[in-house]
Amino acid sequence: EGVGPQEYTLIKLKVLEPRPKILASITKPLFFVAATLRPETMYGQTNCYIHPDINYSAFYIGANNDEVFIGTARSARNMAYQLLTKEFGKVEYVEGLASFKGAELLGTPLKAPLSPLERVYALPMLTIKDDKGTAVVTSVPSDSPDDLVALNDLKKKKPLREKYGITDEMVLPLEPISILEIPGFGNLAAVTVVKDMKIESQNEKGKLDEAKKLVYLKGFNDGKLLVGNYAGELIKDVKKSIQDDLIASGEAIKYSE
Ligand code: A2H
Repeated sequence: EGVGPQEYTLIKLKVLEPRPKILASITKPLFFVAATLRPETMYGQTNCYIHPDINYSAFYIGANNDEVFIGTARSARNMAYQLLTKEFGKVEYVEGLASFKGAELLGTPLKAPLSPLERVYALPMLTIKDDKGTAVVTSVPSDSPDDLVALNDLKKKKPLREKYGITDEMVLPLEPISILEIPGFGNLAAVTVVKDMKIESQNEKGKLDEAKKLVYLKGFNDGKLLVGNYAGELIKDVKKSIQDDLIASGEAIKYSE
């Protein structure tokens, strides 16, 4: 990656009921937090991804430990140095929840900002890295080849769903949502590129990297919003405004690493 720090938008996905057992005792407002470079795609969120074998933590955020975030301990430390915790450089974990496996979080219902879906679910993704962002990834299968291919894997493979306790209802109704028009790629860019390049599974890393580069660059330069307050505008003109709006409404924060 580049030399300087990368700035992400950290999207706050509010935990809904019923909660997984491991989060039952938390009384403060509780969020899964997902780092994204594409805040303008949040209109197309259909689910969230968690790696079953990565260790996650629950930690306090805010001057008075006002909220609880779910992410990796590594990301919590970064947040502590970005003035997001009560004490600079210090992370306070929820008692007993300094480290637990992502598998415990699968199936959690969440409210994803700007998504037309009332609730989205935490589903397994095996290509999530533990050393980038929070290791929580919000899923936009219309515009992210990674997200689309992981969703297709879950749809195709009942044993994969069963292994992680994911019900058919959490996966089978999900379809990519048209949110951006990208010249040459249509209004479901990831679907187009995954089909054209014949990408069959989340293990095809080389092809996926190429697919990502293709749509990312073209989308940023020439892509247009189809939905929301900025419908009809170019992505490059409104990306920042969408980030600002999400931050102003308390649904996102800035995060760097
Ligand atoms: B992006 P970069 Cl629509 N492991 O958000 C794997 N992937 C991760 C991650 C992790 N620990 N943390 C974040 N990401 C994903 C939206 C999106 C993203 C779209 C299209 C492309 C895209 C919706 N998912 O990323 O290495 C997040 O997915 C293409 C690279 O820092 C985040 O933005 O460039 C992006 O990777 C950050 O990756």
